[in-house]
This record gives sequence, C-alpha cells and structure tokens, in this order.
Amino acid sequence: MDAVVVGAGFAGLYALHRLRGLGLRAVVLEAGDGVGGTWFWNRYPGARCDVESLNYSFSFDEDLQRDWVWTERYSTQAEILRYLEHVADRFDLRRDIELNTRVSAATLDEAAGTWTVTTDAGREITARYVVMATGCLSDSRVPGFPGRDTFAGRSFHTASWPDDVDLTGQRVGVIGTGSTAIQLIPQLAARAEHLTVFQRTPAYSIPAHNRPLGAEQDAVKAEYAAFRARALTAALGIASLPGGTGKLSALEVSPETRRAEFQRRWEHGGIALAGAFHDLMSNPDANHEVAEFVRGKIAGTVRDPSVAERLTPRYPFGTKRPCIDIDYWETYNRPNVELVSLLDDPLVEITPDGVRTARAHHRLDALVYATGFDAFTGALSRIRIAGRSGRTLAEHWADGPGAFVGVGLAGFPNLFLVTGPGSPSVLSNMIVSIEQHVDWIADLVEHTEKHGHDLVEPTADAERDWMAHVDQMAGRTLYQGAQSWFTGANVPGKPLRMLAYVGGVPYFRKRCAAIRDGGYQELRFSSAG
Ligand code: NA7
Repeated sequence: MDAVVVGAGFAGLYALHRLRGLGLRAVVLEAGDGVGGTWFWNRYPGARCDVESLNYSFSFDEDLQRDWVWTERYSTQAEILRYLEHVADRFDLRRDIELNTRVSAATLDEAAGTWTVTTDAGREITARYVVMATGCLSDSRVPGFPGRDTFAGRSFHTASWPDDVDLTGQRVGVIGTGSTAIQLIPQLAARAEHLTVFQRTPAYSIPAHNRPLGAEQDAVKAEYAAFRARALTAALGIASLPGGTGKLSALEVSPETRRAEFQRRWEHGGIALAGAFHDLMSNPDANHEVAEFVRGKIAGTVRDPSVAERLTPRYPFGTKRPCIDIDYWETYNRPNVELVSLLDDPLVEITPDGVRTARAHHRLDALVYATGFDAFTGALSRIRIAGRSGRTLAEHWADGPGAFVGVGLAGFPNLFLVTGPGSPSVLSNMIVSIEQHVDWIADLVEHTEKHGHDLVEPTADAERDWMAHVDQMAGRTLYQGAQSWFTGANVPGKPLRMLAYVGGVPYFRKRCAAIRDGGYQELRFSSAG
C-alpha cells in the first residue's frame, strides 16, 4: 500500500478520504467490528458529545453538512455513530477499511523507505506512510483494585458496555465521577433499585440544557461556511458560544457583573461558562470566582448538605475537564442514590458481592468502572513502533510524550499522529482539530511526493522547540501540575506533562500554516537508504 491508517473514527475516515484524493492506495485497519472509533466503543447509557452537534461534525463537504439532520443540541452516541456510518457509505470508504484488525507493531525499514505494519493475527502490510488515527481517549483503564477479579456479578468498563446487560431493579455500583460517570449516573439511577457512587475526586459539572434542534439548525445551515469560519477564530474551535471568550478579567468587574455573566452562561449551558472571562484558567483568584459560583449551584441543588459538601470540588475549576450534564446534581436527591466519598472512606477491596470500603460493605449485583483512559498516548503505546535504528516510540517518549505540532516525531519518518500530544486536541472541538491535522498531513504528503522525496520527519530541534513552547504556554496556566488525565496523572508511572496545547485553535492553525507556506523548514526530507 501507499498508506496505512490505523483507526476508523472521525480521524481515520477523513484521512482515508484525503489520501485517496491524492491518488494514494490507502487501507484503514480498525480493531472494532464497525467504524466510529470512540463513538463505536462508548455506548453506555447517556453517552453524548459535550460539544454541540452543529459544531461537532465534519465541515469538509458542503453537501454532507447541509444534508445531515441533527436531532438534538448535544448528540447521543447512537446518532454520532449513525452519522459516521453514513460518512463511510457516502464517501464509499468501507471498501478500504478492514475491521476486526488490531495493529500490534509498525517497523521502519530505512533502506527501503517503508513501514511494515503488523496485525494481531500476524499479517504484515508494507506502506510508505502510516497515519496513526488512534484517538486521544481510546485506551480504557481499570485500576488494579484488590479483589477485582473475585466479583461474581457483571462488571465492565464504560467503554466496553455489553449489549446484553440490563441493570433494571439491580443494586449497581459506579466507580468514578468524571464526564462519563456524570452522563451515566442519572440514567442508572432511573433504572437501578439502588445506585452507589464511589467518588474519589468530585467534579465540576455544568448543565447541558439539551433540547431538540429546531429552527436554529436551518439558520446555521443557511450560512454554514460563515459559522465554520467563526469556529476557527475561537480558542476552542467552537462557534456560537455566547460572547465567545470574554475580553475582561474576572477581577476587573464588580461582583454583580461577574455573577450575572456566570449566570448568563450557566443558563446557556455547556462549556460557555469556562470562557466567561479571559483569565479563568490563568489567574488563581479569577478561577476561584468561577469555582465558587459552581459550588454555590451544587449547594443550591443537592438537598442533603452533607452530600452536597462531599460533592463539592475544591481544586481549581477546569483543571480537570469540566463535565456537561443532564440532571447530574439533581440525581443525588433521589432516595435510591448513595454517595460514598473514597477520600473519607477509602476503597479497601472488591469482594464477590460488592465493594468494601473502610467503613462498610456495599452489596452490589453489578459494578461499572467509569475510571477513564490512558489519554493521548495509551493506544499508541500498545503498538510497538520502531523508527530509525530500531529506536522505539517508548524510548523516544521516556522523558515525556510530545510531537512536533502534535503530528510528527523525529526519527519516525512518514509516520504521522492525528491530534497527538502537543496539539490542541481535547482542549478544542476535536473535529476542527482532526480536519486541520489531516489536511496538514495530506499537504505534507503531497509536497513529499511532488518533490520526489522518500521520507519526511521533523528535525529533533524542531520537535524539542515545539514541545518547549507547549510546556511554556502550559506553565502560564493552572493546567500545569493538575491531577488529571490532561497531564497523565491518572496513570501511575506516566511522566507528567500537560499534553494538550493550551495556545488555542487560531494560533495553532496559523503556526501550522506558516510551516507549510514556509516550505517546511522545520522538517527534514531524505532518501531511503
Ligand atoms: P475521567 O475523566 O478520567 O474520570 C475517571 C474517574 O474515575 C474519575 O472520577 C477518577 O477519579 C476515577 N478513578 C480513576 N481511578 C480511580 C481509582 N483508582 N479509585 C477511584 N476512582 C478512580 O474519565 P471519563 O471516562 O469520565 O472521561 C474521559 C473523557 O472522555 C472526558 O473528559 C470527555 O472528554 C470524554 P480521580 O479524578 O482520578 O480522583
């Protein structure tokens, strides 16, 4: 093949489309038995995107964006999966996608200028280019709780929700209170006889105010190009946030004005609150104001003050990804929902019929792990990637993961990451970032082909300088040092580094465009052998 793409989610589907457009013979290898990536796997009750549908969709094809009809402000997993299946059919992608095919290794042959991609089944495919469209949140993790394997009931991670499970009338436990759990908990509470939530760190959550999409969809479609253009000027790559990112400091306005702005955005719903003032993520005092605002909402919603207190986060707002919910705080007012704070009452072990904490044994029929992912690097680390001189990606990343503009790795020519570490990725609308990365990769491949080069990779200096910039920008914010999957702190032993670029979508795009327009000075082109 000319190119192998790993993964058939948003990134892999678009990469196949673009590479084909260059006249390359490309194949997508996908571990699942369907397309959709993240949206194929995460099918727990309540799974939705926390970016609005009209933003969280491909912009590369005018007819596609006009024809597809979204039904709700925030799409369900099922609807996004239907959309991706439609994309696969509409652009005739399936004939070059191999499902049930997990990639285990990718090895560079320097002399030939090719990569050999090996699958779990032992098949080898040789290609000149490899695109790792493996997702930022695709490698799920279940911590090694003592006794985990002794549990006699059903237990599973949210990213591998079984088709045949029915938790109606059961005693159910959930470990975790991140974005996933916050979507899941109200759904489980409505069907379980009893739901026990095991919470380590409380979350900040903002109501989605989800609703059916009415006339606003037609209004956006009437000027979709302008709507998409506005998204590219927004730090998060999202159009239509009321007022965008505020120009003022939270500390330069009166308490009444500040509160009114927070309230306006709270009522709008979703991530708009995080952009109320420009310094919420850089100035601890400004951050304190928005954190206190959300704490007040929790206290005002959860009726039992001791439950409200345990649900109240005390770390800076937004340093763990803020959650967007439907009836999350209200769920704790239900009589069948119990909150166990593992900070006060640590988890001791999992037993055959429940979870034992320091103070009690919680009897359960089913146990759900909403315990998150090895973000950014987990899926890549599972593949043995060996570049020049046999040096592996694990060796390359020994001191901390990174990539030149989140895409390229020195010593790994012709291998590209999509939304890898060092790109805005999860701090942006993923679809905006995926399209930008795939387009940038396609332009680079085209340039490489046109000029008769065999191999292209960033220089070691360019990669180091970019990641120094990523670190420096993160150092100006409250993200640095956060105990979150943003920094790898949720995976024991993972080197700590803020892996998403905090500089925003517009600057990142400008920088990538300048590299291309400047003739790729930061990259090294070479001949095989
Ligand atoms: P997250 O946001 O990583 O949440 C995982 C949750 O699991 C979080 O509350 C963790 O608590 C908890 N957790 C993890 N390990 C443990 C252990 N050992 N003991 C107790 N609790 C634990 O993953 P999600 O799936 O919710 O969301 C991921 C992203 O997907 C989300 O942000 C969206 O972008 C989509 P902790 O905070 O580590 O104390």
